[in-house]
Amino acid sequence: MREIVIGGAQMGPIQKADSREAVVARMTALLDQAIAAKCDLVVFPELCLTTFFPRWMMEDQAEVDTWFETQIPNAATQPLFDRAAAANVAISFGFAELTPEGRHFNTQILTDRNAEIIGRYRKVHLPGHVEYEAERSHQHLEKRYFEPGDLGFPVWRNLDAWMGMLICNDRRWPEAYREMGLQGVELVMLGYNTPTTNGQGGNEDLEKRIFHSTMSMQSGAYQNSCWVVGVAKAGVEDGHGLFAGSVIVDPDGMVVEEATTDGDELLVHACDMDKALFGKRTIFDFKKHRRIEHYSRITSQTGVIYPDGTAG
Ligand code: CDT
Repeated sequence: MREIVIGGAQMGPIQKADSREAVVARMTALLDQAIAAKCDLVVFPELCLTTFFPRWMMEDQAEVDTWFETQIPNAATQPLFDRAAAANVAISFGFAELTPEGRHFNTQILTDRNAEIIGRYRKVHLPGHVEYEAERSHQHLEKRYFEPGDLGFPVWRNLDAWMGMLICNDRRWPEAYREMGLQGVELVMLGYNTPTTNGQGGNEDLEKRIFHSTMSMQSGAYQNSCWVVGVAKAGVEDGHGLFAGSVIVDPDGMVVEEATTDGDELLVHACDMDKALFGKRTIFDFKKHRRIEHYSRITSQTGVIYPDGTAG
């Protein structure tokens, strides 16, 4: 048995006017709850130091850059790292990263028990659009403010397990989980900011939107026989709703913990990493059952011809 007690730290809304220091104080309070619950690892949401700023159209790059961190840890986040190190708890959280070369990424980091950063993932599947689109009920400008991640889907050995990260929209793409599954991943940590409504219309109520989110994580967990911890930033940010629905999913694809609020809330579950082994050695024994001679289209083609004959 390789048990990791995991804290899924869902966060409630962060308003535009909220300071990084105020947000980190909330994160530290969640971390304190996790320490009291004897957690070994705490996972926080995507872009969790600020409001979900890609909903706002900005033309001035200097203004855009105010939402980014040039260094992590920095003065505002150091108290979180200090608290985690003192308690020997590993942490993972998302933020907007501005590199010394001036590159912009939607990033998540992972630390060891000493709060040393041992893993960095940059979101690959950026949703949304580049220019203002008036026909949308709300903007989703991730493609404007970030470039796609350049690090692939690595996994790291941490707390005696193989761990990887995904960010929000990545959770809907089976290729992302499989890349890590092929490296033996046992735990996928991911955070999300997902609007309560589809800005492009469609027949989606909130129940269906949460269903799609949870189903995607359950499928990724089951099909790669790994744990998935998915944590939301939720609630109403400056009039814009984000759904909650944070979950911990086991390697059978079963939801074992689920958030009940749309505010700051800690999910706790003792996750036995050895539970990932059965599926990996049986139904999803990749070496025995995968047929890579039929998969070349996956990496050679992006779009598709729609059923009406138009090109996607
Ligand atoms: N943050 C993020 O990736 N959100 C997306 C919503 C995209 S709608 C244009 C998600 O997949 O949840």
